[in-house]
Amino acid sequence: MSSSDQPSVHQTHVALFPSAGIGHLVPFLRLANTLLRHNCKLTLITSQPPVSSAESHLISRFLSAFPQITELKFHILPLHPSIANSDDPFFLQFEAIRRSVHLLNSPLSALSPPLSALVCDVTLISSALQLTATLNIPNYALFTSSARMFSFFAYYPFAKMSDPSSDSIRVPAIGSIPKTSLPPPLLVNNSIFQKIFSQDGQRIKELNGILINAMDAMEGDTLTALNNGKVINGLPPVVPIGPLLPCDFENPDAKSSIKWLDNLPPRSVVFASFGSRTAASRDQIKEIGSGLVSSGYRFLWVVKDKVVDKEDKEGLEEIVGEELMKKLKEKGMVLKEWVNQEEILGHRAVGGFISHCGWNSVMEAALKGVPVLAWPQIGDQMINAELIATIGLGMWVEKWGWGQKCLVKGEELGGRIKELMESEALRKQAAKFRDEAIKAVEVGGSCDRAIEGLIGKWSKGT
Ligand code: UDP
Ligand code: G50
Repeated sequence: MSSSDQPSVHQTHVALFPSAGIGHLVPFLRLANTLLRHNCKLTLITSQPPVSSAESHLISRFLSAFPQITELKFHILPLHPSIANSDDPFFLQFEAIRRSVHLLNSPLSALSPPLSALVCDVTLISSALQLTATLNIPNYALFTSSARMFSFFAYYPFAKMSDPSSDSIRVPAIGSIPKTSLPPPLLVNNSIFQKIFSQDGQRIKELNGILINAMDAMEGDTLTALNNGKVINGLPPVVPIGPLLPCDFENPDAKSSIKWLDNLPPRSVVFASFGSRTAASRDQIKEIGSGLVSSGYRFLWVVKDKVVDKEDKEGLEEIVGEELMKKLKEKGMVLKEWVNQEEILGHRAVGGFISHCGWNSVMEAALKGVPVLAWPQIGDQMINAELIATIGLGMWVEKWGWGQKCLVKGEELGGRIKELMESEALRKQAAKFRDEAIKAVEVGGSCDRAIEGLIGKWSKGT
């Protein structure tokens, strides 16, 4: 055998184990892209069937773009009918995956070359630890939210949550987080989310490391505090690998929205989109529409009517109403489809982003230097919104509360959009984050160094 025909014995083989929902899948696929550039061999565990069509489409585009990646199709066991419809469909999928992981022992141990490490999603920690103990390989978790949220997650097992006299939780080195800002299902006793969050939080010290889509320019103090034992003692290394870069495979061909933007002046358009898994009420949709019109700015608005895309069947006119739709068309573009968010945020015509503060969206806004009007809807988003306001990547109107629970009037929204689009300070600060993000992802920058450090450890089995 000539040397070029020899199997590359030194190639580090890593299994990636994402969980449910686009917000959890996207960072794994971006990480995969980075690891491939660093010559890793990868196996992607895909839980079947995925909850949303967006996940199925993204996985197949990814696998076509990278045929060298092994897909390990993981057919998860259905949940008992008594709980199968009792909660958010993505939380139910977290739970179903967790209960099925024992099925992975044998296919993972049969992989060749043998695995050097497993990187699991944050919602799978306890179950993945069982797997890696059997396989005798290191276990790293990819945390799919902010370092601020991670600090809360790490401290949560030590927090006295049930103290009714206190309306906030003081996280060492981070500060006080009001209970009203916590993911609402965490406050529901015995909810699936609460159970997973606390079970996994208690076991993070058993991990070999935590990868996080964060960067020093945005959360340097928090990352330092985490790694110096100031949040809790004894954490494994928390490695900032952000910003994870959007990849070509993520989006199909250019869409009409980009052509529309091409003809508009710089920073004249506000982009409104609320991620892949939050639906606004019909009343709120109408208020958003009238707010966008009253702002006086041009807008590109992505409407989402159902939590799971497969159920999103009604047309735009029906949802928004004919009369409002007419007004909207005069000034903006309204879509009810998957858009290429990274291309839109990177377009020179876009000057502001009304966002639910899903963490991937926040990092994309920073990477493109677009100021954010934070409007948290569910989960970790209020903690992220508070961070955005603190570091000046955008503004957060605290009194709006949770998007899913309170109705924000169009007039109010319109005024805040003007404020966002006219703020020189926010524009400058967002541009600073963009510059820092670009530095971090340069060849030999902090991202490359972090990834090389990780691969070095994995190749030694640590
Ligand atoms: N996204 C997109 N097009 C859409 C909706 C979402 O490209 O029409 C991408 C977005 O850029 C981000 C991810 O999907 O990378 C959504 O993740 P995020 O954490 O922002 O929110 P989630 O969907 O989990 O609430
Ligand atoms: C998804 C979601 C709601 C939600 C979160 C989601 C997070 C992220 C952090 O990702 O809060 C997280 C940490 C530990 C855990 C689950 C989620 O067990 O729909 O709040």
